[in-house]
Amino acid sequence: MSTNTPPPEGRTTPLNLYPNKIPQQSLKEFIESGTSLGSLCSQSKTPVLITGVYEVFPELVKWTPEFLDQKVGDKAVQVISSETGVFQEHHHPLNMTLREYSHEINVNPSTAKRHLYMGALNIDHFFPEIKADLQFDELLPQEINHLELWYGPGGNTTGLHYDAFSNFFIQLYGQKRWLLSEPNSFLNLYPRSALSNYPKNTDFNPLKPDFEKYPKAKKVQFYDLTIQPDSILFVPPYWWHQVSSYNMSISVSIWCKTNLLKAEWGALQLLPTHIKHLMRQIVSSKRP
Ligand SMILES: O=C(O)CCC(=O)C(=O)O
Repeated sequence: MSTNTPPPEGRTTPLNLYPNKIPQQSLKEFIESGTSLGSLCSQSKTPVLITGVYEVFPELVKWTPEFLDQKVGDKAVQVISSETGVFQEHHHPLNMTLREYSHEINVNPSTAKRHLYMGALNIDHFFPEIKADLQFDELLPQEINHLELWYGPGGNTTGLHYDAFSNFFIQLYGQKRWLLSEPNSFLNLYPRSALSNYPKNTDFNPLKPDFEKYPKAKKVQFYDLTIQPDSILFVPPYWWHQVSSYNMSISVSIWCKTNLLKAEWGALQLLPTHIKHLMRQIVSSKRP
């Protein structure tokens, strides 16, 4: 793990960092101590960096762009595009095959016409045939919600947001920089409206902070860590995070369901979204 490395998109103002580092433990130690990884989902309120994953699952080293091209290159995928390289929204995806996408992102970024990202693709839906190659999910209990694949070039950034589930984020290829801030930063991070399509996002960018527009964000502290293949970052629900790829990168998120009614601002903010969702379910169940 390294900290304070320059981000892909350059930094204008030093980040306000937490004084401590994220706790870290090797996967082997976890297994030997008899601690269930699933218990992290319900119990851990802070992120944990799980290291030494290849020691337990040496076959995970095979996850490369070539492996994806060979195994699922012909599959249809959905890709999002951005003018800036910062990705905030997942609507209007482009359709192409994984091989076409791989080809386009391997073009020299300085001549590329657009920034593309195959982010958060549901593995069960798009590539059920690679699920068995993941192995790590065998250590997790049934309450796993779903698995998502992230495959993209260096320079891509997923904008600052939080999620309502716990996330085991497995880094399989390349390096990514994670900036994380605790759920209580909610009041200082200017989340979008609870009624918007993306209530979990903010337009504040900690790597290019506009403190005139977002003055309260000056108070927010971040963890700043670079994750390498061979490690898994456990992220509890409602933790804010922004993720930037240093280079070509493959990662998988394994989401665990958590209690949605946690006493967090993020949970309160999502109530309108859950109500909308519930209403849609009721309406569709009543349709003949
Ligand atoms: O890897 C990325 O670009 C974003 C990951 C992320 O935001 C997540 O897993 O919640």
